[in-house]
Formats: sequence, structure tokens, C-alpha cells
Amino acid sequence: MQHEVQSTPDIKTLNIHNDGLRHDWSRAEISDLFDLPLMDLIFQAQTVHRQHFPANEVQVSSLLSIKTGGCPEDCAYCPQSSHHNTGLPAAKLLQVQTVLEEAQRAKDGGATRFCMGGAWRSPKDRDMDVITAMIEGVNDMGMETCMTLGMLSPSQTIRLKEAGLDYYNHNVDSSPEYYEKIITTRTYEDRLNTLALVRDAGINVCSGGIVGMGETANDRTGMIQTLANLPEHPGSVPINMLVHVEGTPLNKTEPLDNFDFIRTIAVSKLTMPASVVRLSAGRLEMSDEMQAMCFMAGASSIFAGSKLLTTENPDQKTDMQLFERLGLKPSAICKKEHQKAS
Ligand code: SAM
Ligand code: DTB
Ligand code: SF4
Repeated sequence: MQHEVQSTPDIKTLNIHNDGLRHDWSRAEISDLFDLPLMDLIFQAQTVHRQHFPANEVQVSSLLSIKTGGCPEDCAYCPQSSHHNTGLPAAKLLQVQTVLEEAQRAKDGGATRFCMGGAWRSPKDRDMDVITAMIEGVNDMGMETCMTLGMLSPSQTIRLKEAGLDYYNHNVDSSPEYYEKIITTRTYEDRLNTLALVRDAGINVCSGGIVGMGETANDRTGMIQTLANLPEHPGSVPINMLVHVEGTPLNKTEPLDNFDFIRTIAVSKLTMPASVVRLSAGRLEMSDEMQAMCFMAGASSIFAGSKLLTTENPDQKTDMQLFERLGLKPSAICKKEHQKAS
């Protein structure tokens, strides 16, 4: 039997402009993207990805928890919240030397960006000298720097910028409506205010969220709408699959259909085409084929190394074998090394 060959919907008919970035997405438009046949969605996302980035390249970041556990916030997914009994001991802020040794290891393993995370509602002013010394030290190694420390004050934001911080990660995590169900100790507005401070200081924004927390399709749409309608699209958009952690309220959440995760990556790419969409937490539970589909859907960055902040991640050898099988290359050299070399 002959099947009628259907052409994929033209990108223009979906109101996606390649000559400029949109910041006026309605939920209905984003929802229509989610509802495309999967192959059309992935094809379009990969097409748009290649208009903005080299094909077959994946940026590799490494992650280190510089201050672990004992966090006063009640994020229902997080192993580091002091509201949950996850058995994770709280630790003090690491010393600069320890962090720089870890950064060197990450660089030797091929990372071009080093992300440092602190389990804080917000950092204390008295910690800022140590934090800025970490940024300066990692910068001097020629790696890009990223920090995620919670909410910032205006003066803390300026200090991070002056120290040469490249990226600040602060996730919106979900839609405004669902956010209230998973975090009660701070508001969505608080999150957006910190993002505005970071953006206005000229630090690149890294902001995304988590899927698989029991949210609806409309919540995933709402999360992307928030990110895509920011005054500037985040330079980096991490999409995390919930990591189920014993002792957290979300531990028993039904796993999300993998295709809904892949769709979230693809729709992020279509709505924020010039942003790097990062396949973030949750890769340990994903098959090689699932990760390959995420790359096809426009993901072009990962966290490498056997630990995220407190949970496990595929080890570097496993990732490099997968890259080899898929013909992917880690983005070879970071911006700063280009600058140094020229
Ligand atoms: N305390 C700071 C904050 O919340 O912004 C920085 C660290 S916090 C751990 C960074 C991000 O990790 C969170 O915004 C969340 O998106 C992600 N995360 C935390 N626990 C997770 C989990 N169990 N699964 C997936 N992502 C998680
Ligand atoms: C992000 O969006 N994902 C990373 C990074 N930003 C800081 C963190 C994932 C944490 C997963 C749970 C853990 O390891 O504690
Ligand atoms: Fe604290 Fe960040 Fe974890 Fe929330 S996500 S509990 S703010 S470390």
C-alpha cells in the first residue's frame, strides 16, 4: 500500500522567525509545537539548531558542589534541603585550593566550563571573597566559569561580574503555577528578580528547569513560555529530568514519558534557537538511544563527570564512548582559549 507523503509544516507557518528572536510566545503557540508529530518536531529543532551552532558538537561542562546540604529552602525535589530527610550531611564552603584542584581535573578531562553550586537560599556577604577567588582562579585556567548560589543582592551580583563570572545559573524550575506546589520558601518573582540582576550586570544567564516532577503538559509549556519571553533568552537552558532521591517529597513521582522529555528539549530549541539547550540531570537513567534523541532534538551541552552536585552522573569514559558512537565531538576549545591564542 502506498502511503501519502506528508510534507513537514513550514517553519514560517509556525511563526518562527530566523532573522530575530521572539519574546512574545503565547501558551497556545508553544503548546502547538509540543503537539507536532515527534519526527516533525525533532526535524525542525535540529534544523534550527544547525542555523545557530556547528552540527555534531556538544559543549561539556563540569559541576562541583562547593557548599553541600543544609539548605533552608524547601524545594520538594532537592536532596540538599534541610526540610527533607535524605541523610545528606551539611558541609562548609570548600576552600579555594580544593576547588581549583577539582577544576584542573575537570579541564584535564575535557571540560570547557566549570560550574560551582552552593546549597544556599542566597550567599552571605562574608563568603564573597572566597567565591570571587574561586572564579578568578578558574578563569586563570582558561575555562569558562558558572556559579549557582541562589538569590543574589545587587552588590553581590556586581562582585561576581567584577571577578569575571561568565554564567550564573538560576532555574525557574517549572511554570509559575506549579512552582508554588514544589517550593514555598521563595516566590517565582524572587527567581525572576535575581535573573534580572544577573542580566543587567552583563553576566550570561543560565536558566531552565526540571521536568518529571508530576507537572502537566501545560506546566512544561508555561516553563518554556517564561524562559522564552524573558527580555533576553538565557544563553544556556538546562533541562533536567527529575532525579528521584529517597527522602524528598517527589521521590515517588511517576516517571515521565521519555518522549515528553525529548519534546521539552525540542520546544526549548525552537523557541530559543540561539540558546544552548543543556541535557542536564537525569542522564544516568537514560539509555544511549534516549540521549541520542535529545541531541537530535537540539540539546548541545551536557554535564560530564561521575557526580552532578550530590547525585550520580555517567562517568567520563561512558560519555566519550557514546560521543564516539554518535560521531559527536566535545566543543574543542573554549572562547577564552581562542582569545588567549589570538
Ligand atoms: N541553591 C541554588 C538554587 O537553588 O538556585 C543552587 C543549587 S540548586 C541544587 C540548582 C538546580 O539543581 C535547581 O534549581 C534544580 O533545577 C536542580 N536540581 C536540584 N535537585 C534536582 C533533582 N533532584 N533533579 C533534577 N534537578 C535538580
Ligand atoms: C542545573 O540545572 N542542573 C544542575 C546545575 N544546574 C547546577 C544541578 C543538578 C542537580 C541534580 C541533583 C544533585 O546532584 O544534587
Ligand atoms: Fe536549596 Fe537550591 Fe536545593 Fe532549593 S534547589 S533546596 S535552594 S540547594
